[in-house]
Amino acid sequence: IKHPLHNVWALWYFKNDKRNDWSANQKVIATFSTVEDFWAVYNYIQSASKIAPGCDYSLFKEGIQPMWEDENNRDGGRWLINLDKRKRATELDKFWLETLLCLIGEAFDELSDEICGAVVNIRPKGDKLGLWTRDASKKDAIIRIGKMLKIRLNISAEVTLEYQVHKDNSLKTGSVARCSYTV
Ligand code: M7G
Repeated sequence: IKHPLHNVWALWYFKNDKRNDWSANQKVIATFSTVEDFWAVYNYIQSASKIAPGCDYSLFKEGIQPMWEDENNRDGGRWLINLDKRKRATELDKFWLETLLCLIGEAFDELSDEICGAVVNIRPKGDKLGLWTRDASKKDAIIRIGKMLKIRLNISAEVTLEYQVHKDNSLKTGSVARCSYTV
């Protein structure tokens, strides 16, 4: 018998195809609900560092789309990790795998319900990793999640992580998104 996960998860791939709408480029490539099936998917797909620039992977709880518009994300935000270009070769895949393991392993304990999913953006100007949470007003929970993430990813205390509210991002007009919390 396989080892069941607490949640069912969907892995999404965003292919940067300019002919389509942004949301039409988001496709589910696998869903899984056991440890064994997670590894089967993970071992089968390209690592994040090898997918084309402009593309994304996202892992979200089943039923939540990796978009600001989803009702589970509408009032939420993300802990954002910006990765210097040089880190794609050394850190990106480790960070992304550890983030996946935090999600499927319910690493945020009783705050798990606040977690929607995570996204890795592969970008020429620098890759990004985001942990998406449900309710941007839950300051204490978000700060604790951010601290746990920092520990799990082994990010040094000198590095500051920023939490961005999706509504600020989706309304942004060229200017930098406002950041609401830091750890
Ligand atoms: P990005 O891919 O998050 O980061 O956003 P990037 O700027 O480093 O490439 C790029 C663009 O994709 C945004 O300006 C939006 O036009 C679109 N986009 C990104 N997200 C996460 C969403 C979303 O959740 N919903 C919609 N409608 N568009 C999005």
